[in-house]
Amino acid sequence: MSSPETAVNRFNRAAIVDRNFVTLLENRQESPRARRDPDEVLEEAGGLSGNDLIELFESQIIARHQDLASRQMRARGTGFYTIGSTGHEGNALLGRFTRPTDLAFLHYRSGAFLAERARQVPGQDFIRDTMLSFAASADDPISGGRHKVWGSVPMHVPPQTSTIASHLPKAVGAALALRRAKRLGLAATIPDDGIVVCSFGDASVNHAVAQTAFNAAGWATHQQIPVPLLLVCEDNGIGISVPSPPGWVEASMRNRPGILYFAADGLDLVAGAAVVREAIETCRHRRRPVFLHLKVVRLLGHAGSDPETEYHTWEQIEAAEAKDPLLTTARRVVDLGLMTPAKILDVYEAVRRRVQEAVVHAESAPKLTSAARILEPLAPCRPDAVHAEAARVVPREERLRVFGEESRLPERAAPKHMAALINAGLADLLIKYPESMIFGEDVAKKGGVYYVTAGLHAKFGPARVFNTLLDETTILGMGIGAAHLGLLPIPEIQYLAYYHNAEDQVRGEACSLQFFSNAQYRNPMVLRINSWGYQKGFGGHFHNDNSIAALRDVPGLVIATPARGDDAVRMMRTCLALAKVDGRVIAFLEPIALYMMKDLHEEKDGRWQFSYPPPGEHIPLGEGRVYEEDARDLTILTFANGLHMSLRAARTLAERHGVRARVVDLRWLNPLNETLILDQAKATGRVLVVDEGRRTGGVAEAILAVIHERLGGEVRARRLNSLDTYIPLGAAANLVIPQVDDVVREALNVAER
Ligand SMILES: Cc1ncc(C[n+]2csc(CCOP(=O)(O)OP(=O)(O)O)c2C)c(N)n1
Ligand SMILES: [Mg+2]
Repeated sequence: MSSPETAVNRFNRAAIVDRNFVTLLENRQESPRARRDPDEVLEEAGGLSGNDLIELFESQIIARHQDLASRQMRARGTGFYTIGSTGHEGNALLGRFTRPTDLAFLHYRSGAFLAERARQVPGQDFIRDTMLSFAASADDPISGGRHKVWGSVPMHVPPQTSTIASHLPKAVGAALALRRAKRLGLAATIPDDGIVVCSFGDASVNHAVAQTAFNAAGWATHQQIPVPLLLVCEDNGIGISVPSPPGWVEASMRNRPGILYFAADGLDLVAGAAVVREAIETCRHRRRPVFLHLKVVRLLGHAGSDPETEYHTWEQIEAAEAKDPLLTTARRVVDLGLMTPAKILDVYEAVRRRVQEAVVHAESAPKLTSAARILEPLAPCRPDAVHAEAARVVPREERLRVFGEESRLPERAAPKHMAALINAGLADLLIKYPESMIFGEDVAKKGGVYYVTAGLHAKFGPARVFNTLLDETTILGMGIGAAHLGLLPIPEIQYLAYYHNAEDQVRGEACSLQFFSNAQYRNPMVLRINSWGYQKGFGGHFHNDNSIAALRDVPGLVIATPARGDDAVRMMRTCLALAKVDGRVIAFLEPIALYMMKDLHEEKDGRWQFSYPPPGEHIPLGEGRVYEEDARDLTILTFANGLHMSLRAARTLAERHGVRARVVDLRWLNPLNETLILDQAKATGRVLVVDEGRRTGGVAEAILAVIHERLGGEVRARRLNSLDTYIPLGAAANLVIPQVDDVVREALNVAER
């Protein structure tokens, strides 16, 4: 392969790019200049010394040989990932000029960046680690063989999924959280003048999620809030097969409010160095978002499997290959008198050998061989530690400082409705967790649309309770990014319907992080969402959303939904403990219709108001509550509004029909407590699931499946769901969501009365 005479299949561009490099050097004359002292600073290279340039070159060569190896491994069936960094090796400059402590959320073409960063962090074996990840070996130090991701704890690089642009909102969130963490007095995870680096491709600039991140960064800067965020667009002019319109990235980004624009040559280290350095230093010292537009070229197609000849001519492919940044660095290094062509070839071949040795090692390294091992980091669960954490109470004085005198502690007050109890519960959690913060739309002065967070802004100040801009993707990204800096986010999404337009931040990002980092990174979060229907005809679909399908299938996500205020407080304490101890992400679905509910059976009976549970009391994950436990005729399994309805239905069933129903509030919808479900089903042999979620995608499907699988014909089980429709305004709403009468009717059916 290294000989120019060797005939190379012209479809094998990897071999051709490899050969081009070797040929260039075999034919290159030594520089007529005297040899330069490598310690000398090269004014023309932004202050890099000759030695710096030689090291950067080696990082580029490492990235190149890794890409070449990935394709050989794939051909042998031992490697499973071929998206490469070839042509993007100019990003080595970023690895050089950023600090290894600058948190970096990286594009998938970051081989040279990381090779360069690895040089600055003791104990790294970057080549071995990369080969292990190509081979999906369980020894891959970042993902444990779950995916090829760029990531490393010692290098401060959390792994990214391959969803285009979805890492940008959390990069904004992390940049914003730097100052907040400091204001809250948290131990710094990165130095005070640290920055957050985030890279992505040119086509990705157009993605809604990227646009929203640019907007959020500008929105904060517009208010003089520091946003030390380096946004690096590695512009190779194409996204898979679709060219970016020439000039579009610059036209779109040059004049964004709040964002400073820099354009650098990413094909030539010498030409690009000064601007890259300046962009980074500007970001670091001015604490402003910087958009660094790095011009690169994509070689070897989008990935190994990409038939580039379908959309590029041979001439276009060759023209791109002529711009190979490694050829440019080689010419520079020779012309500057830093290395002879022969020396460069020695280095090139030595790196090839190192990579090949790492390939041999990786190919025989252990793989993931059990489902249990794969799942291990997905939903960590240490119930004893969670229990201890949820039970932990803070010294009384800390509470008195916030609530005032003893008599004003919430547990001393008369029973209250859910909104008031959650409000006090949140205050106690803000006291207990000084690193926690509540944020979302309208949560600050207004106290949320339902006043659940009323007064918290005044009590805890704007560093702990604050409004965000109106964008759910940004809200969730802020939570994820803040958690990376040790904060404990409690974001609020105003209505379940509006979770859906940002759900990828939970599905693709928050819940995937422990999985893809083998539990080395975590972004704990308790996400409060105003949820469910029964708004007495007001609000229509968007304020009565009852679709939880998109939550139920997110791996590892905990779903909690209380039906009464005291439960809400106790459950929320467990949720914070789950986040704190196990790094979990929790969706806490608060039933809007029950926020202000005071009564159960009759007007003014006050039976849906409850006393505030003293700190430390909590409800363990999965624990339900059984009402009317001595009832033997049937079991109603339900939650949230369904509990309130079912208790009323149970009274009618008993009084008018002589049917005694026990009613089970599941409280936790994911994971489901199968033991509870089965025990309660067996207790009566007849089950009605009252699920205000939709017939398709609601939780009843899963409950019936569990009962059917495990108890088969032993139990007669039916379900009552909302219909598969959007919810209309007015009284018509009640035609599509279960009512008390429906519960009674279906219960009688199941009971065969
Ligand atoms: C949200 C999303 N949509 C589609 C894809 C499939 N996809 C992967 S890479 C890519 C093109 C990205 O182009 P660009 O941002 O320019 O990066 P490049 O690969 O050129 O470096 C697409 C469409 C994806 N990963 N994520
Ligand atoms: Mg591109």
